[in-house]
Amino acid sequence: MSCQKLLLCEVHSLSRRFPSVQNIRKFSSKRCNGNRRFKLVVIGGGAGGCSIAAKFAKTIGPKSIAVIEPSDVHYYQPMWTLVGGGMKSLADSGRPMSSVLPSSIEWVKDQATEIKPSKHTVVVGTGSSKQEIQYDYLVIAVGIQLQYEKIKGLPQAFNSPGVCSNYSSLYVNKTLQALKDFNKGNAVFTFPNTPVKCAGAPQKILYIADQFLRKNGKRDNAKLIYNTSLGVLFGVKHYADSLWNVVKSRDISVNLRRNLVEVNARNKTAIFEDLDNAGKLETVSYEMLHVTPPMGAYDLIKKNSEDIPDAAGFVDVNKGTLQHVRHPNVFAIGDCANLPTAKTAAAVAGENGILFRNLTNVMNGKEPELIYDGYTSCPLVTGYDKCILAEFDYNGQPLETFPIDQSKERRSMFLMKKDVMPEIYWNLMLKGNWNGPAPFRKLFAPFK
Ligand code: FAD
Ligand code: UQ1
Repeated sequence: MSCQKLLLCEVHSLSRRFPSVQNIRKFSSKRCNGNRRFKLVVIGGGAGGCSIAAKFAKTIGPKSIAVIEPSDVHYYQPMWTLVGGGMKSLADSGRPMSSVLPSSIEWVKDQATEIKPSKHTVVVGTGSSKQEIQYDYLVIAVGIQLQYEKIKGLPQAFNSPGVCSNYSSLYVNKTLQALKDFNKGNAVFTFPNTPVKCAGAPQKILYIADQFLRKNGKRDNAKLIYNTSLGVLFGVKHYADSLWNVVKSRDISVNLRRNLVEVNARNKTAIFEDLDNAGKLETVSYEMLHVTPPMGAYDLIKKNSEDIPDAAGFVDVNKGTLQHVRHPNVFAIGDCANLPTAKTAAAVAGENGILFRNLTNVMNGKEPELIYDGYTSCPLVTGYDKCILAEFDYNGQPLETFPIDQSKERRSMFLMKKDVMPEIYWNLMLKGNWNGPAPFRKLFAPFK
């Protein structure tokens, strides 16, 4: 069955398990006659968009809010690492969008195609179905775009066995299959030369693969290679030191400053550029290839929204208040914002309480008051029962929740990642009731 067909089956089975919330008013741009105006418009119904819409639904009322979001399914993407390793299914990670958007808001089930901040307007759809939605206040939460096509030979190579990627619902199921099919040779894992979401995920699957192959008696026939564009294994030394120990003890080869530029599925080779020697290419043969794609700002922000992006194309916000630096009625949250922290759902949790309070202030004619410290977290899963829980701030300083050494591999942190975090996400965060673990950090502080 093709990847697309598999995905359609998943959507149908999800709709049976999680019936839609009936009183969401949903309109496609075709059915919406004339322009519409809302007090708050949110672009994107992912982690950031849902949690912000849920918070404001409780204060300004759901009928004042429109969420623009084209997808039928909302995925809890942090679970895809576990899906790739066979610990959860893709269906476990998704719910119908209608079941996670707050009830009674207006769901504009279409793509935003332009933002006109001088006119307080978002354009949705294209051609004859184009519509304009007006806002008093705007929150941009569109995430970051995957760019597999920037690598020569992709995405076509995903049609061949052994080539997989946990970063997309289309390809994540291929990861477990590649592990099951593996007999002998190189298993190669990549990290691109661009900003990414969850910078730990490219190496989590490396460690899971190592454990999978050991369990199945195939590790002796495998060479595990992690080729990363970065000059470090992980950006925060406190955790990088532990990860180097994991790499050494598991006999994994790490090559820094290597960027995947081409996949040749016919002869099963991957070509990397050496970022420290311009023009130097290296060809690596693979039996299994896990690709973390290049990523970048969406064209909506980068090209089609005058005065919204910074030079790199991400939404240009104040890194403390999350307010746009030139348009005070515009805020951004999550992966699309130019915040200099690691892009994660945990960061979104740290941001959403700040954004909510600051935008509420602005709605009431006051100045933003809360300042985001860059809190982010990356549960670095290192196997089927182990995890290093990295938590840090804008300065790369550890900002740990629990009164234990979190740089150690622990089963408790693995269980938190696998079983507790999804519950927090679906039942608290998307409902506007999770602003990250800061209260627990304060509670545990005396025991540190
Ligand atoms: P998203 O959740 O991606 O939502 C963006 C939404 O905007 C989408 O629904 C999209 O359809 C919509 N959209 C896009 N363009 C438009 C448009 N033009 N108009 C309207 N809507 C649009 N984070 C962690 O905290 N911990 C982890 O362990 C972790 N592991 C991860 C593992 C993997 C494999 C991946 C892929 C991600 C992982 N993350 C993890 C990162 C986390 O999923 C993201 O950082 C988080 O989802 C960002 O939230 P967001 O709202 O900014 O973007
Ligand atoms: C978190 O708050 C969060 O957002 C829901 C995640 O995203 C899935 C995380 O992965 C983590 C680790 C946190 C932080 C939460 C705790 C309890 C440390």
